Amino acid sequence: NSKKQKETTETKTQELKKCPDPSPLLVGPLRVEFSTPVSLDTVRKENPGLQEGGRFKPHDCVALQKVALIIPFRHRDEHLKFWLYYLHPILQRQQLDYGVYVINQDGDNTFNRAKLMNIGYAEALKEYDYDCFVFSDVDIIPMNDRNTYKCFSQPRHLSVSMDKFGFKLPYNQYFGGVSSLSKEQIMKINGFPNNYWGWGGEDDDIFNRMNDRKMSISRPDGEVGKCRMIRHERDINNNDNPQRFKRITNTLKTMDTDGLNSLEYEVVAVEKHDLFTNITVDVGIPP
Ligand code: UDH
Repeated sequence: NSKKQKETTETKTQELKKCPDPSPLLVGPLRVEFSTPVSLDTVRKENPGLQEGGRFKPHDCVALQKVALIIPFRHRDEHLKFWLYYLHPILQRQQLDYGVYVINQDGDNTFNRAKLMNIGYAEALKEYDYDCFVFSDVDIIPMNDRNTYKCFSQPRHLSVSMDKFGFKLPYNQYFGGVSSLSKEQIMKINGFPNNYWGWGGEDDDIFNRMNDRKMSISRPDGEVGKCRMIRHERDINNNDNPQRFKRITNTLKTMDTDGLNSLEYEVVAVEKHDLFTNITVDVGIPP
């Protein structure tokens, strides 16, 4: 009997068709605002289809991509609630097979965004065969669900028209905020730099890496790419990195030895919450 049951489930999975592209569930422009705080309970109630660890896949079609969402993080719980509140429904309408990974830097030493992104890539791959990685600041929310959080034939910059920059790109090479890269694209650039401590420069270093490997940047148009950033003051222990200007002139010399192939860290804790997987990591201290 159980054999028969297994056979039926297997035929079912075989019969599932690929999800249509674009997803028919998309609605376009969205209202996004941050005046009223949201509770995790509300987010749970509004997203009953989620699996433990903030995982989801469409049940009536096979998702076009398996996407890991990586959020570099420390002490931004209020922002994370808004992110989960807005993004979970969007990602489900986009019919992605996805998981949310909050990469939480342990301790109070200098913040290292790009290293946390490398760690998120490595840790997510240990868990599932993801083919696409979306790296998102915790405080950026898309205003249009047609801005699909998936990968493209070239690395994708998703947060192209942010309210804080007057809904424009601050400069042509800008690659900060939210971006997506496939596993292959990440491997081609040896991942991200591990040695940008404090604020700034790491996104330009990533741009240099992609440029050197003859990749271009794919972007949605300015309307679809609109997004809001939650206003905040600069965090403690994330001051401007004065070395950043020098470092970005040296990317081509450093990228082959600084990146995924030199990544060292320690996992302090992995917690599977309902709405996300929290991975607390020790990234070390600046040399
Ligand atoms: N991040 C944290 N915790 C920190 C520092 C950074 O979670 O302590 C993460 C978070 O995902 C954040 C991202 O790293 O969205 C980028 O850091 P940021 O928000 O400080 O950088 P951004 O350039 O803002 O977006 C700069 C601060 C502007 C202060 C202006 C005061 N008027």
